Amino acid sequence: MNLKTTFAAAAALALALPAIAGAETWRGWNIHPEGYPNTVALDQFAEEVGANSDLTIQVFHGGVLGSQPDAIEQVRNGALEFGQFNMGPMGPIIPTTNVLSLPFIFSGVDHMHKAMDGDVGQIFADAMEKEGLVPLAWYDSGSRSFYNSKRPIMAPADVQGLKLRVMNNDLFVDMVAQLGGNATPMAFGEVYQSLKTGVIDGAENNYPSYESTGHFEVAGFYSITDHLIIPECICISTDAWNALDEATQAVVKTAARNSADTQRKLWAEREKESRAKVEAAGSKVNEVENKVAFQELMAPVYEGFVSANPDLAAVIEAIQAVK
Ligand code: GTR
Repeated sequence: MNLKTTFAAAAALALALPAIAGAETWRGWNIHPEGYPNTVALDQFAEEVGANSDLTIQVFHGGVLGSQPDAIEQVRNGALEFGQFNMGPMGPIIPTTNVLSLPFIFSGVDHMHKAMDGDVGQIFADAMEKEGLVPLAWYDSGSRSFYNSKRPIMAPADVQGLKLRVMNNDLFVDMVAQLGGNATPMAFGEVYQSLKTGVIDGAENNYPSYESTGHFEVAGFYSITDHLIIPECICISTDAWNALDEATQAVVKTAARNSADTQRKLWAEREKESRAKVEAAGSKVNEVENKVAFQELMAPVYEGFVSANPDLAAVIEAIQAVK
């Protein structure tokens, strides 16, 4: 039995066991492996809550509890108490959050932080709470760029004909189509094998995920397009949240915020380490001189989105107004 199946077996067993009477235990989903900034921050969250309340928190790392879209549903319906989610796959379930998946919606990570930590973040939190999720803190996910096994992408024309994996959201399919590529929504855990066997030519992600998944071994051209800056959350199931007394809610909230501080600090370090690691291993990382050329091609994505969701134009404007 390898480590992954051992984890999976432990996870299956934990889910099958009834909760021990009197002692409350929360189970949480995380897609990332040991040592990843999000994983370290979630372990800190679990420890802090355990030390300051009667609640026990178990986090299942490495995606052993299933794919992200499924896990979002499980937290919404209370089968899991929480998850650490990227907002990308949230859009098909909670349309307001799709605004965060619009290409180039944030001018940079600082802009994203300012918006999400202020009133704009509350707009998304309110929409999510209505749909069974309470986001307690926002994690970083840097910016995402394209990588592939064929060629460096210097201009939109280089995307022509590439088969690219995207997260599960039609907005990303549209985004790639505007660049002339063919997008396939696919679970994160299937991307490595699909790259290796040539089912896809490439994908898009930040440096830490490009590195931690080993995708750099099978798709050696990473081109800095920075086309998506999508925050992530620690999201609690509304039922689990409402079942806590106020004092425990305060402990959990503080621990979530503290874990986000840790995650953001570790994130900034890991981005540099991951870039250095993939370059040392032979990946060719290239700057893209004219990112505006990519941005301009996204106009139809925005137009289609706003005509389908006219009430969300105000949310786009609220983000753009944050300076
Ligand atoms: C990562 C993100 C994961 C997952 C993954 C993906 O950057 O942290 O939650 O969304 O990307 O591409 O599926």
